[in-house]
Amino acid sequence: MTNNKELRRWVEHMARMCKPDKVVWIDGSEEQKRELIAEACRTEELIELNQEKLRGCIYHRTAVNDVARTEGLTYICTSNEEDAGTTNNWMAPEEAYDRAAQIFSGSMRGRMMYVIPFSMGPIGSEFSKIGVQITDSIYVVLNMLVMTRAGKKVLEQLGTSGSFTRCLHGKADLDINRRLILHFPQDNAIWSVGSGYGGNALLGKKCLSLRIASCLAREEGWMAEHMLILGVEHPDGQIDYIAGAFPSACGKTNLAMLVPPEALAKKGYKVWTVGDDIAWLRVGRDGRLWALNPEAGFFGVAPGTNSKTNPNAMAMIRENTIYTNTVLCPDRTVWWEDGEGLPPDEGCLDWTGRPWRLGKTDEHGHVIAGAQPNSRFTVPVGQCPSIAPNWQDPRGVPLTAIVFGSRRARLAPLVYQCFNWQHAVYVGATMGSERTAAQYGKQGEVRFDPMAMLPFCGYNMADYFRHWLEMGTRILHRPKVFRVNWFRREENGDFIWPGYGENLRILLWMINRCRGNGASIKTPIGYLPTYDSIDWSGLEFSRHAFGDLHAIFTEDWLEEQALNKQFLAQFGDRLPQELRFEHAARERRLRGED
Ligand code: OXD
Ligand code: MN
Repeated sequence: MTNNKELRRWVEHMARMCKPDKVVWIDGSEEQKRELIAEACRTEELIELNQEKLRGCIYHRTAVNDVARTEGLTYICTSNEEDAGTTNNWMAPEEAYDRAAQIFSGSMRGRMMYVIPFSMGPIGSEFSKIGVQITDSIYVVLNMLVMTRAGKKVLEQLGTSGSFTRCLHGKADLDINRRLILHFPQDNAIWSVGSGYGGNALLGKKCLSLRIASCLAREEGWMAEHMLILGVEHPDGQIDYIAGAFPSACGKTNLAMLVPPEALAKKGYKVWTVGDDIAWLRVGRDGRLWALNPEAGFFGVAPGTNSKTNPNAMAMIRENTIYTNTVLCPDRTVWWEDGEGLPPDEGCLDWTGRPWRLGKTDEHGHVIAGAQPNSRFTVPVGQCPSIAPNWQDPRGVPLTAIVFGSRRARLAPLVYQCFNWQHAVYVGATMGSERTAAQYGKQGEVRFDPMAMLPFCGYNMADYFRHWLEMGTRILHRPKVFRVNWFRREENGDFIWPGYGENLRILLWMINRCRGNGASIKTPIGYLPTYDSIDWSGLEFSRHAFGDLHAIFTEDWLEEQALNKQFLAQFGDRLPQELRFEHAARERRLRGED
């Protein structure tokens, strides 16, 4: 299959450890994919869905203890503990290899070992990175075939001597006590054992494209970020591209696939999707920052997706989609909470495979959800109706703006513009997001999630802040940076801002600001929009409500300052001085001393 000696040696070595019945190389052909689906349906690892209503779609249930990323079992394994930093779990590489090898040993007896050569990014682009994943799960193979460019063509690109990230994955016995997600940045390797869940098992995604890639990016002078990428087309045909970092479950997929409100669509505005989760950023020869989506698929959360929240997603998941942990209806279609319509009264199975009907309760009277809250769809990017025609351009797309967003019931206003790059790095570094939607007045627990990268930065977060600052000095035409919060609530708990398509109005204000237009008010936290600087066509939104969205509660901000200080203190001397400076400067502005 390959003349790459290093790759052959590695696969042989891993096979000696895991002892599969057979090694199968994934070539990326339709024929092999069909055979794998047939085999997995035979063993009930997969269920074929209704081929008339959901052509090419399949269904999978994970083990009940294996439904989300397990951050507590995810480690950065560097020889020096400080290189992993305070925000990561750390394990010494020798211990990590040893512990995992014991679990991997003989774990593929009676199973196949699949070898998947894959490229993150279009094959041959200077952005792209090659990985090879070994796995004993057909479900994982099929997901990787959607989420990455995989197969023979990648081996051709790799050639006889090219280097690649070695990604070893095995389900073993899916025992949470024998589950480890290990990253070895110094060896360009990932070992993941004991989980079949997406984020833990599709090693091209979070493990390679964020944790390992962030390390490579620092060495090589680029950035690997947890960001969506979208394009806003103006009536004159010009397109501005925006990248946005939001923590998981803050609406990145919905924003990336935004449908313009009717009045703006009539004026000629369009939104193009480039990516919904990961962006690799490089400085182009023209001095601008260019962004590429390294993935080839979307791995989206199903619950809450419906034709109001995300019509583009609903249209793209009608075929060639892998559904995981949703409700299975009697006609072999799927359903989830806050999805489309109601499920049939009879014959549904919930995500664990038990008979289920809407409103079913447990012995304590609590309603049982039919779909696991983190149930997913896996779908090729090309099926999205709003996909940008140039999404595979090997150069990426040039960024006009960067957005940091999170979920705050009260503190952060709808939008503000950072004063400059250094201020933006401070704003991103101290971004907090509520774990759950908090009631007004009772602040929900805030978790700091710098640049939405807390679970994904593969090295010391303080060095990551330094890298952001350094990148700023290399970009000649820096994107302007904005902070958004679509989630501010009224006293009664209702959201103030309608969100979804209406968010385009805010993106247009940002673009105006980047072009040197768009009025603003200077405040201690940044530049806020004026009511009249927003295009309100087709939306009745009062000046008063707009004021509520942008009110700055100085007392709350000062409390936040104290929390920020505490959060940043963990980085000690490694914290760039510039961030201390920005912290002090904001404090002074809030106190009216500047
Ligand atoms: C996430 C995801 O958990 O994208 O962030 O799946
Ligand atoms: Mn994500």
